[in-house]
Amino acid sequence: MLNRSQSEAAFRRARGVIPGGVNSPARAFGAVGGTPLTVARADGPYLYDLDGNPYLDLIGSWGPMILGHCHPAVVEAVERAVRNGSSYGAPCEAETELAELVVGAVPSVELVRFVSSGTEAAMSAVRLARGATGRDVIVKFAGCYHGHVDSLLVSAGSSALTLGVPTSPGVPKGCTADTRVLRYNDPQGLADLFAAEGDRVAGVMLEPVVGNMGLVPPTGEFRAELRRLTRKHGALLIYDEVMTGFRLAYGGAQELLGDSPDLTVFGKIIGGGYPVGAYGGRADVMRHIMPAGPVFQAGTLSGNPVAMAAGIATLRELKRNPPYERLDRMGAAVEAGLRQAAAGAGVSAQFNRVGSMWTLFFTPTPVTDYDTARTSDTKRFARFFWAMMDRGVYLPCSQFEAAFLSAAMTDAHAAEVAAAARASLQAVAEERS
Ligand code: KE4
Repeated sequence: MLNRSQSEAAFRRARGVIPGGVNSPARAFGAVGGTPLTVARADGPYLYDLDGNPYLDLIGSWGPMILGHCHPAVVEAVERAVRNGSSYGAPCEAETELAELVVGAVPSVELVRFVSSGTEAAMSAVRLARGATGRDVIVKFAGCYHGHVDSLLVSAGSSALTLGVPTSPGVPKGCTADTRVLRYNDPQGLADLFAAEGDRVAGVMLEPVVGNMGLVPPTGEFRAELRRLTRKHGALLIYDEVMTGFRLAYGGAQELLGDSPDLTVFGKIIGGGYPVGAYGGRADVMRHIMPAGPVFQAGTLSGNPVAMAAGIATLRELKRNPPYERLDRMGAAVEAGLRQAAAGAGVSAQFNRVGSMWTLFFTPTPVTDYDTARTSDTKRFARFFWAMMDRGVYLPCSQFEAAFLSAAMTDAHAAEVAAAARASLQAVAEERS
């Protein structure tokens, strides 16, 4: 058992001034128990807690750190930018540079607007869809998470699901009266909804590859129906690529899948670890956004020059030296290792993966949506989580999240994950569930 006494003391201190001691419930360890680590620093593929314990980081800040921590190009770009000022509240060229990189990477994105978080981007995309179509209904899918937007915080995934609060108090019924929640990977449910009220649907928002119920890939039939029905009824297809953008391919999940949505929501990687979100898509739709059009959206720190510099350095590095094939190969090695380890330990589990995003679900049921994800034994996951932590591997602290590999990792790190999992699953199997 590692000594984590300084993290424990730090967490006690944080709880004195911050609700639950964290600034996001996803970090609260609520689903796995115990005390969250307080991180002292990070470097390459590793996090180091206050007690100096090193952990192979499979969270990567929940997705942004695809290059690993403290990548020299990003550090140098931020150091240079911050010496020219932190925030101007006026246009700077870095905003245009990052916008050109995003537009250049994702063919469906003709215009893009930057904000400061994925939540803000998703919220703005919803308002834009409603403003551009003059319609009110937004369709989402149970288990998909789009940030803490009132109108989308219903049957949400991520920490809302993890902590068992998929529909949050404080969200008035009026905020979700025009939100429809369907089952992911259910083309019939989608067809039924459009038959009933297709002419009222402003947009359909989804994670094109889900990370927030744990990793759930889409079926081809589901994606085809999404595109067919939205086009037929004049609704906007909105891909939330906050997690998958620049993660699954340089052009995101839509490049990997060969899809073309009307709007795309971005976050995480495009900020290189700094607060950046974005939404973009068809020019005829984006031109409804103020000041080009009447749909309001604004933000003090939108397009912040330091955050833009980190995003530019990150995307330039991903473009110059695409890590995707190597990340997929390491993902395949982790997958083979964990499947073998689960079978060897006699632990009933499902392993879902796309590229460098994956989840080991503790259930005998194939996981294809929110309901099947929730058949997982979260107590057994919690024991696996801590067994891996004690072996220096930091998994996402929830069964309903995706793990991430980074380009700072090597085949040796993938082998380290598999070895830690073999020992951890053996230990878990020996405990009563
Ligand atoms: P942020 O507001 O946290 O930047 O982005 C919200 C968001 C939107 N869309 C998707 C697909 C997302 O995954 C997220 C945020 N993801 C969670 C982890 N699954 C962030 C972790 C946290 O909330 O602390």
